[in-house]
Amino acid sequence: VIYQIYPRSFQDSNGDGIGDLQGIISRIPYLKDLGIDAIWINPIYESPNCDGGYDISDYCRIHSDFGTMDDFDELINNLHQNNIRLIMDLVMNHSSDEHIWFKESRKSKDNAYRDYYFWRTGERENPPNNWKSFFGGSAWQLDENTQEYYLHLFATKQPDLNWDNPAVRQEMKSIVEFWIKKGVDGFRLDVISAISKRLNFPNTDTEDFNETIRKFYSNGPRLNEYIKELRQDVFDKCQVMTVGEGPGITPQNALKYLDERDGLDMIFHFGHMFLDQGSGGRFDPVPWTLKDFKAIFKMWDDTFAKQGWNSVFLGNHDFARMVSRWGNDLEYWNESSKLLLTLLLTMRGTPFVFMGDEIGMTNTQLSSVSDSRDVETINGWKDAQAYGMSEQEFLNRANYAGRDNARTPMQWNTLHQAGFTSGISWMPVNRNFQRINVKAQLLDTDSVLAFFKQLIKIRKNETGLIEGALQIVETQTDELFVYRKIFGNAEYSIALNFSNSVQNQPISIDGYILGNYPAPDSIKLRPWECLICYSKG
Ligand code: ISL
Ligand code: CA
Repeated sequence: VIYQIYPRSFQDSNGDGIGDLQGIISRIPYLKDLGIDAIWINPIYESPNCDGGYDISDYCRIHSDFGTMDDFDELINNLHQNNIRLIMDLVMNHSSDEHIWFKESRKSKDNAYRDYYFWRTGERENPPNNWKSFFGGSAWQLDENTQEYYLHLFATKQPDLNWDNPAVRQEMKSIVEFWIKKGVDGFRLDVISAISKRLNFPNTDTEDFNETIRKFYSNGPRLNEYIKELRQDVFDKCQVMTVGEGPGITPQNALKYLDERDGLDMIFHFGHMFLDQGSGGRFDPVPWTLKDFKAIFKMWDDTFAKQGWNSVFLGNHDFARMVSRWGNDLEYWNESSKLLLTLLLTMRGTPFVFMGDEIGMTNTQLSSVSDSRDVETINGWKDAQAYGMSEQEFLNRANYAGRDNARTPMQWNTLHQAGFTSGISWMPVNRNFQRINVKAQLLDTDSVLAFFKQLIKIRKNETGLIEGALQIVETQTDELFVYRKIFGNAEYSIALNFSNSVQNQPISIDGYILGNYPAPDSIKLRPWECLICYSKG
């Protein structure tokens, strides 16, 4: 079980309002008590921080907001002493425009670093093609100095690196080696699916942004080759784990990138995460159905039946809070938080739990776009204005789907700033911290947190929950997610009621293991009830 920490919002140790490495160190006892095996931390490298540290200006230094390299060494040692592994987040698709490579690159057309990035001439006033950036506007930025455009799939401060240049690949391999020597146990590879570009830069032929990602930005001609090269030349030197982040990866192409011997260990795929996005992407929300959601889980479980290994997640720093998005964070906040954790921890694959989801943290509410700390939301608003959208309408969308939702500080207790900082947090604490916090849940045996810890224990004892194939049980209504898992001679039935209404009990409650109501009922499944039952096959 991997626990994701967004360091800026986890725990501040020195009162500057920013979470840091010493803060994480001070919370190792909490991590240990959770029973998780590893943590993945979002980028902590030197960065002007235009995109939460995903714009790196020096890959081998720690951002002073987070501490020093000594703090990092202390963190990794302490984690290892406690049997917790550390996964770093590596952003290899692009750097910051403040990285020395880019500063050089933009100086002149014949600079030695020119070819580290993609420079193209536009057609008169127009950029080289019609690609849009993930964060709004064109994916090309004209640079005054040489009158050429550079490619940035994300913010203008995140120029894309040219992996077709062997020198760039060499730089990246040295960086990976640097961190392997530091003792890290694995890497989460940011947008790895986009590192190989289609060098003729064809125009996209669709209005659907996620389709554009799949067909034009991701799955480029040499992606597979670059993954293999990284694996052979560096990852294999120390048996580190890799999980590639991959918008645009589909069940049809995923197996090309995953391989026990020469590929990645896992990838993050986004099928379910894009279900409620319309053709305009994140700020164009559409309703989702459990029917589609289940089909996506089934499709991915089948994909990795013989080869590869699945990763399972329901939220991270890029999406709305799990319970606000898939559950009911009002009347059934407790039940639906537990239900979603049950789903996460009973799937075949490796679950990634986003910090705060173990206590059911919810979405926050921005009251004005100026409260946002996220470049995606701030730029999204610029685009929306161009379409004539009102601020209130945009806010409704951002409050539903924006990334700020996931990035509010961890809610530790009922004290000043929820115990996150003794100063003023870089981002406002969610107003509900008096009700939802770690301290209260540690004292409550019926809490979401207590349930999460139980789930982890159960999963560790029941290999079948980890390894058993997903067999969906058809139900009368599309409001239930019911499945069986059979492994060796163990058999499990899991029933999840994704609705506010009472349903007929779809499974036998003999062999009851865990549920989120005081006791299971053989006739009915109550609102947002979840059950795990065991039956010897
Ligand atoms: O959030 C998404 C869907 O709207 C994803 O497509 C996401 O933007 C994409 O997967 C890339 O995310 C990663 O790289 C970004 C960074 O801003 C994100 O935080 C990171 O997870 C650029 O480095
Ligand atoms: Ca701090």
